[in-house]
Amino acid sequence: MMPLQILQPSVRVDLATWCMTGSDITCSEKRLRQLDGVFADAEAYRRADPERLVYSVQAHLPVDDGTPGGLFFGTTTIEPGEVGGEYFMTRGHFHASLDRGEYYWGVQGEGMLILMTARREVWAERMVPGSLHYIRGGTAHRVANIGAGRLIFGASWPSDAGHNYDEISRTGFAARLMNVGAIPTLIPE
Ligand code: M6P
Ligand code: ZN
Repeated sequence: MMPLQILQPSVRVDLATWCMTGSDITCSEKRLRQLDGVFADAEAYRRADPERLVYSVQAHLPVDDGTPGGLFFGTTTIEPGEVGGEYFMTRGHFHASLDRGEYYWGVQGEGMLILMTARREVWAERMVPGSLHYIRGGTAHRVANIGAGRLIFGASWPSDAGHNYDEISRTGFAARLMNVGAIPTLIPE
């Protein structure tokens, strides 16, 4: 009988950084100039270096975006920093297919996962190495780096979830995470 094929892994994850190498991996960066309107203090945003890196995302996309039944896997690294007392953070989004959920988990550094329902109820969960966060469908999600070093977190979401950034860019989150005397504080808008 012919032996069946045994393949080497097509993707590897560095378990210290969750950095991926291999096939079907995309990388993107967000610098301050690409985050206009995200931070509350427009004056502080204008004064900051537009080329400053805020976060980068690596994603393993083994199927086309929009494919029903598949999964995507990502690693996000948020640099330490603030704009006008507001921590560096991801843009945040609802899923375009609103009911799709997602897992986030903390890998390195200290963060805060900010969540908001469609009824604009907001809360936050502390993200630390090893923390696991199940984001229910219908819930917008954004992560802020509240530490002095880099924050790295992992994510996995359905390949037909999509990203709806419009809602957040029009109406924002109903609360902002601010550094108030070195204490991360969720302040209603
Ligand atoms: C995670 C996933 C990605 C998302 C990224 C950055 O890795 O949720 O889908 O793109 O975080 O978040 P955002 O796109 O909201 O800036
Ligand atoms: Zn998502």
